[in-house]
Parts: sequence; structure tokens; C-alpha cells
Amino acid sequence: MPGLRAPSDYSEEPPRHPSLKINAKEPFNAEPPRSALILSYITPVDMFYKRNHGPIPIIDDIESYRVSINGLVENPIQLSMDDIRKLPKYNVTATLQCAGNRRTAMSKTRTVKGVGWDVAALGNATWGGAKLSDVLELVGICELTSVSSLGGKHVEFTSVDRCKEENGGPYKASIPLGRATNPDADVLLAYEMNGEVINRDHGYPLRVVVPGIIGARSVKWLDSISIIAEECQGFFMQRDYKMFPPSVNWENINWATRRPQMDFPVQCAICSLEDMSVVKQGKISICGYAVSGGGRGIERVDVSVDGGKTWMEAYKYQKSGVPYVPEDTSSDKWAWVLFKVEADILPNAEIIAKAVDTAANVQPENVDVIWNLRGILNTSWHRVHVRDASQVAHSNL
Ligand SMILES: Nc1nc2c(c(=O)[nH]1)N[C@H]1C(S)=C(S)[C@@H](COP(=O)(O)O)O[C@H]1N2
Ligand SMILES: [Mo]
Repeated sequence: MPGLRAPSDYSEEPPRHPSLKINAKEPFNAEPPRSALILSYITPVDMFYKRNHGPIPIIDDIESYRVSINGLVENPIQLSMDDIRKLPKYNVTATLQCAGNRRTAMSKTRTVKGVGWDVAALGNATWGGAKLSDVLELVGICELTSVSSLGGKHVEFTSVDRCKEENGGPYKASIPLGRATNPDADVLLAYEMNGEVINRDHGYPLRVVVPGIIGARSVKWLDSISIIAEECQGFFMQRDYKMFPPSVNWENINWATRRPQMDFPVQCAICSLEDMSVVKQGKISICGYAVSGGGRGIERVDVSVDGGKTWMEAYKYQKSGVPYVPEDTSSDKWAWVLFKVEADILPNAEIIAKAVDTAANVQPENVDVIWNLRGILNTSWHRVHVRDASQVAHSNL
């Protein structure tokens, strides 16, 4: 691992914004306040959630950094950052969302295992870098190959961080070769985030960004890319980030029965209100985000202020002032949309948001029916309850 070093403790962590809500300190896992998410379409780097499984790697000498491309290829190579920067550069605006987003709400049904997250374990950034499909061409694997001449079917990304789940070994994950070689899948080796050099927390000097699938496959601090015959056997592919039915518990779990989760289902959340917040009766704006996986756009966001009896359709946008049109060439297909609706609020209302994607997929009404022991993919209708300002004031007297 030339150039890239993995500290064994947390004494060399980078500075972070003080308003992040820390869900776990070591490894550092934090999300912004939900209200910060909807201030802009592009999430500022310091407000972007940070999801780690070990101490943040560090580079002492960027000149000596190399990423190796190896495995089932005729001619393995090693690329420096200069080599990567010489390839055509793409900017892709994509939302990265942790599969554990909204886990805390799922654990209220029944306890789940994992870091607790509110609704802000996601962010939308413009990632700049080389396409993985171009990099694979350098080792002779051409466009739209799903089985390489040497029998490779998956592309494994390995980092250098030390994760306790891997017994001190590095984080790794794989994606199918067909996705990796497809230029339209926009899989990037990113060295920039929002126009700046990507920082340590988010993968400096080089990370993978796989748009449209759970964040866990977008490996940070890239050390090697291997063409392999079977999918990656690492912990985070085989014993984590799998979606089990509600009947499976820690006594009867059989990890081999499920495939590693890839695609993200349709999701949305209200960010302008915390649950049980105090609001004055009258008109308020209800704002949030909606996003789906697989490059599917958002068809609709429905909002109710009476616990689901009646619904209003929210206004959707990506660029401010321009209404979002799903599947329009001017829309960012891998990115979230922000939504907004104005409504009259009655005392003690239950406000709900639910989104529909362009494949007409809908969110489940209740979290109970999608409960799973690892607490992933809570995409149930997002509900916030509000309390009436006058009643709260009264009860405080
Ligand atoms: N090397 C490495 N890559 C990683 C992780 C990690 O712990 N180590 N966490 C993954 C998970 S679970 C998520 S959700 C995203 C989070 O990316 P971010 O911290 O840039 O938001 O990175 C993924 N890539
Ligand atoms: Mo994640």
C-alpha cells in the first residue's frame, strides 16, 4: 500500500464541523442536523455524513501513492494520481446514502444492531474523477464486458483502513463486472468532491462512487481494484448489509441465504421539522428530500398533514427555481430531489411524506413490515408529529 497508511488508533483524525451529530465517536460516524440537508441541493462537504469502520487513513507522500489493478487480468498495472488525472474527467452529481439511514426509527419497533442514524445519513455531491470503465480498459477489459476473457465476473475494491469486523483488515466490497464496465453506470474513481480535492474523511486521495446503490459499496481510500471470479467474500458483503425478512433473528440467521444488498429502494424524509417539534397553528412549509436507486427518478412526493387521510403533491426541484422533471436530460439522474409544500397545520398534527419513483415503486406504510435485524433500508413513510405552540406554552405555566 505505497503512500497510504492506516493509523491503528484515533489520534490522527481530521477536524470536523461542530454541528455534526455524532452517533459513534470511534470509528467516527456522524450526520448533520436534518434541517441542514435542505439548505442546498449540493451538500457542503463539512455537512456530508461520515460513515467509517476504523481510523481515517493518512497519506504522507502523495507522489508515492499507487492504486493497483490486478486479479484476473493479463497485465496488472499500478496507477499514480497523475495517471488517473490524465484520463478523461467526469463530474457526476450523485446522492450517497447509507443503508442504515433511518435505523433509529426501525429500532423502535424491535431492537436492531448497528449505528443509530436519524434521517440524514445521506448527502448529494458532485464527484469528479475518472470512470472505472476507462480504467478497466487500461488492463484490456472493454466496454460492457460482464465476463472477462480470464473468467472475471466481479470487481473488488480494497482499502487500507483497519476494521474490527475484518479482524483488523481493510474494508472491501465488490460490484458486478457488467456495471463496472458500463460507461452509462457512471461508476467513478473520484478525487474531487464538490470541485475540491476530496478530503480525508471522504476517501482522500481516491474513492469509488457507485451511483444508485447503497453507500457501502463506494469504497474510500482505494488501495487496489481486483478482477475476481466470485463476489467479494469480505465481512461487509457477506455478513452485513443484507436485507433479511422480519422472521430472521440472531439465533436462526443464515447469512448465505441472502445476496449482498446493492440497489437502493425509493426513500424520502421531511427535514424541515423534527419529531414532536412545537409549531404555531397556521401555514408552514414542509420540506425534505426524495431519492431512489438504480438511476430511477422521482415521479411524485405526497404529503399529508392529517395522518394520511388526505394528500397533497409537493413541488420538486434540483436546481433552485427550476421544477424537476423526472427522466429529463437536464435532470441529474443519480441525485436526490428536494420537495416543498405549504400547508395549514392543525394542533397536534401527524405529517407524513411518501415518494413514488419512475418505476411506480412506493414506500411501505409502516416500518414493522420491513423490520430486519440489521436495521437496513428503513424506507417506510416518514412521519413527524407536531405539538401546538399555544398548548405547550399553556402547559408550561
Ligand atoms: N474504506 C472504507 N470505505 C467505506 C466505508 C468504510 O468504513 N471504509 N464505509 C462505507 C459506508 S457503509 C458508507 S455509507 C459510505 C460513506 O461514505 P462517506 O463517509 O463519504 O459519507 O462509505 C463506504 N465506504
Ligand atoms: Mo453505510
